[in-house]
Amino acid sequence: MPKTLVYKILENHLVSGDLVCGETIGIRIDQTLTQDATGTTAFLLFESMGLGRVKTELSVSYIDHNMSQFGPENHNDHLYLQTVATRAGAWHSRAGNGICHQVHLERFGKPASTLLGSDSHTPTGGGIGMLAIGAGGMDVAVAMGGGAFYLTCPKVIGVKLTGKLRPWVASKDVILKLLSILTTKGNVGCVVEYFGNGVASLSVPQRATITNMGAELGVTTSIFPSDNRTKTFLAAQKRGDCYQSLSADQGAKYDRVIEMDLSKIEPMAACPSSPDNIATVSELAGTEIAQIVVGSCTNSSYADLMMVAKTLKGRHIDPMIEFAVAPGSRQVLNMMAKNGALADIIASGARVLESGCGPCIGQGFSPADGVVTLRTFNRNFPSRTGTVGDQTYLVSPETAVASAIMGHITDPTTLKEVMGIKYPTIELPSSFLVDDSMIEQPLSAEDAPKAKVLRGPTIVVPKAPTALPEKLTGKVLLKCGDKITTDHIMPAGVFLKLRSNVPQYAKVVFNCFSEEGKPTFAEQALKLKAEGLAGMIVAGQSYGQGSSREHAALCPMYLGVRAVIAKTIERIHKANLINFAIVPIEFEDPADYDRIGTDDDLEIENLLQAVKNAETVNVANKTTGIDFTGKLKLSQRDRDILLSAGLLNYTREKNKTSTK
Ligand code: MIC
Ligand code: SF4
Repeated sequence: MPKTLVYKILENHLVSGDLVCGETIGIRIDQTLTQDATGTTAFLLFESMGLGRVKTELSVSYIDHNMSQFGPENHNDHLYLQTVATRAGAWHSRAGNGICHQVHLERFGKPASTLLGSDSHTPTGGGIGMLAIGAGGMDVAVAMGGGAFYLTCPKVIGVKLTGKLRPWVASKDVILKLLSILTTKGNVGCVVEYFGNGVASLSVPQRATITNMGAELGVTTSIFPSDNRTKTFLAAQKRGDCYQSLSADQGAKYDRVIEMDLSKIEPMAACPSSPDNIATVSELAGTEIAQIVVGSCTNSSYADLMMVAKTLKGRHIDPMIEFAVAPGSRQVLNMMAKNGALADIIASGARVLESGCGPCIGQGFSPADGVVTLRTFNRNFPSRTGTVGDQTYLVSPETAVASAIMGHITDPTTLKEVMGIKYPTIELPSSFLVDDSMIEQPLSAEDAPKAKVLRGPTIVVPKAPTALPEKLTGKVLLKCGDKITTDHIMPAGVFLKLRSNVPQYAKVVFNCFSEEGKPTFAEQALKLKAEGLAGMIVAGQSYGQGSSREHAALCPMYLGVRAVIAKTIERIHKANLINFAIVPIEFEDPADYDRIGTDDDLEIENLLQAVKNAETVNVANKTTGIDFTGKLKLSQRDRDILLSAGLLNYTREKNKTSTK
């Protein structure tokens, strides 16, 4: 039977289960990546699990998120990660070397391999034909230790690309268009696979923009074939030996096919405050703006920034706009410094930020109150910029630079007509500047024991969850609506530096819902915990959208949350809840959501037994007297993890039995 590209890679990596859509399967992981905001926990858990040395083909620890260094926390994390990672046998990319996804694509990605990363934008690697999946840090720690990664054998959505993008239209517009079709909800358990003769017109970095922002669809990953464009890119990175051609078989069947003619796509934007709130840029043209940033793992490649530099050459940014550029990697920055493009950017009045996540995760460059900010990023969740009530539009670098020159939102396809500016076609260089001197090599097994791991006082080992009770008695701490993101649950911005210190970070769980003069979520939860009662969260559709941050489960667990009852729960977050022994429950009848309120007392009589072997649980609402049924959509492994009180205990127990 003709196979899709996804199923070919899955088949080659299958270690448990059958390749039947909807079944749980385990796959071998060839490569892992961690970044600093999730990596400290991942490595602390890796150490706690007693997993020894890294057993993958390649594992890389990156520093890219927490680099503002107000206070000692960030640098403590950097030193811990550098010493712990290299000692464990992983590579370590130092602060300033670039954003994990961009650097991984440039220096490590390998077609037909599997990559598991503790960051939801790990699917960026799909641009080079990898099966690259985002997961919680604990799942990545297990994979670093040689364990399989478990996932639902996916449905494959085929996106057939034809034609070629017009000048000033970018691959960002392709993914924004797809988000307008598929939205951010309802795609759990799917993978997006691109095919068709339009694929060849896109370079690897253009493809990577699409697979990167595919994360916003809520799919497991997105992938492009590996072809001549991939070969050329790898050769230019002096890694031609990693190339392998890979495509779907002729006549491969997709669960759904979406056709997109690239030549018909027009510049698009995601309006405040969701990546699927899509409009065309022409509809928004003329909107006043105060700030623009080009950067993030979605759009800060060499080609993106060269296009910006060439368009800005000899021109000036509108004086009412703050314009910043954050290069995706040191390679990009260095090449532009050498070829003079950086000077053109500086001369235009732009601010040059360092290579890292920066404003994308609220590390500086927050916009003023009430103004519009245009960003080439992938997420515009409320307050993610660090400004409450922010108005963030997500656009392509082409739209960003056109708007910077014109002083308001501008459809870049009109630039030629209005300003006589021609589209600067950018060819990828035949050879990128390769300098891996900021990537530390793993220590050998012989040298590792002699090396010291540096643990600053702000790095606190997270506590493992306690066992689930036979009967769960508790209270609804919070009832929230649809599309609650992990940014709502666990804010980043100024709190990001607390990632290595759960007791401190837990204080701001759900702080976006705090009301002045009232106890915070954390205070209420800890009070309930002290009374011996469990905290519960009730939510609508698509709970836990967005990032892979396991703190969105770890911190609520620390506060005593034991169950999340929602209409639907997103893939990575559901796995994180299970890993931290919080039971994910879905309403059998979504209308029951309306019959439950904050502060209601809930009881699940036989929780433990149900987790062992039942498909549903009866939830008794002691406040209203109305019982309802909750679904337990769990694999056998999920059940075992919950019964072991989380993945840390589960892995320790497994290690004990395997070494007996
Ligand atoms: C994000 O883009 O939201 C992040 C910050 O990169 C997260 C990871 C994190 O919260 O540390 C992600 O995408 O998983
Ligand atoms: Fe960093 Fe933003 Fe990419 Fe997340 S989405 S990895 S914060 S650049």
